[in-house]
Amino acid sequence: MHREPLAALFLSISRAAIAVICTIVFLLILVPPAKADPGDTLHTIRTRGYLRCGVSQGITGFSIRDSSGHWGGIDVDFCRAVAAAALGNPSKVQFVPLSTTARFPALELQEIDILARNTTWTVFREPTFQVQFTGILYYDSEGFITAKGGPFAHSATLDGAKICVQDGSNEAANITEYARAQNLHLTLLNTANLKAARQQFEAGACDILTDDSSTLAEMLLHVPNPNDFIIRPEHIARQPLSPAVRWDDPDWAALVRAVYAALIDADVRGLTQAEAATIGTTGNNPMTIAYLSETAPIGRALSLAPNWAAQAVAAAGNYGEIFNRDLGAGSPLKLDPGPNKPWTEGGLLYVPPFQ
Ligand SMILES: N[C@@H](CCC(=O)N[C@@H](CS)C(=O)NCC(=O)O)C(=O)O
Repeated sequence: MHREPLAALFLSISRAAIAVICTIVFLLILVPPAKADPGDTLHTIRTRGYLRCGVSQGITGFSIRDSSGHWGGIDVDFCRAVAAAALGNPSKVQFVPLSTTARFPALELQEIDILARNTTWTVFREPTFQVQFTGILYYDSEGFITAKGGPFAHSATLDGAKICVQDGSNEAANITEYARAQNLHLTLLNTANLKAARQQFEAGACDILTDDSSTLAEMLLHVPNPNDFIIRPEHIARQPLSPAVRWDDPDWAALVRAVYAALIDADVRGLTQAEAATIGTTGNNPMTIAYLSETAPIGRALSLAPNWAAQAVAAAGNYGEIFNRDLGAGSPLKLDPGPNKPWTEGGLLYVPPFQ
């Protein structure tokens, strides 16, 4: 007896449900999903539980995986220090290997929170890619490598040379400027990635390979006969390598800069990784008093724990320790620090005071 009204009720309910579903689907198609709020990277990484750090696909000393898949290098250590300060845990980092051309789009598309990938800080790149560089981790230069037996090993001039250069790097622009200033006729051969650049060069497709001097030094670690090559004396351009973040989140940029300042400040003060791990937040240890009393109010302003700076140093070491482990005497590269020392030791690393 009640069947017919009941069936009509079900029919109208299901029609209403279909209409609601169609409206939702329509709205989803019409309105693209909102991007994560760009202005709150710290909140995003805390919610996600880890930091996403864009690195290279493998440059010894900067960012490279060992045989067990563990990442190491100065860029990697920097991201670990940021994760320690922001999340209280240096292992909460996902490393995202990126090619030279993919690195800035990855940052812009929020696929990474920080780019720490042997990347040169240039004035052009900040407005063009809408990034902020956060502090020079390594003062580098652009140089040339050539075959020891080739025509440009000892020649005074590079006129007529064919030069392999990495697509998407700033190196081609540097060479073009150099050639104009020196009145040289050079032919550039653009290569898609580091592997291709090295293969072309080793196969003799170009006379010279240009790259950051640190990357040329790391190449010599991997070729079967390093003595077959010679690094020429020219340093044709400054290559200050720095991490970068998107420029739409000044709080996040300030946090990353603060970590950078803490690593160098700790070097100047002589606060080591071992000491930072044990100084604690109370007691009369002079370093505790100096460090925590000076950095605590900054922690509040950056939404970080009072011991954020000690955590960063405990995770990665102070700048000098990081340099030594990844690029200097304690590393396979054994690079001389040159200007990569704090100002107190005659270097170029100079950071603002904490207070
Ligand atoms: N510092 C330069 C060069 C950076 C760069 O991407 N260099 C290449 C080598 S020439 C590289 O690191 N490749 C590693 C990779 O593709 O993973 C820049 O910022 O443009």
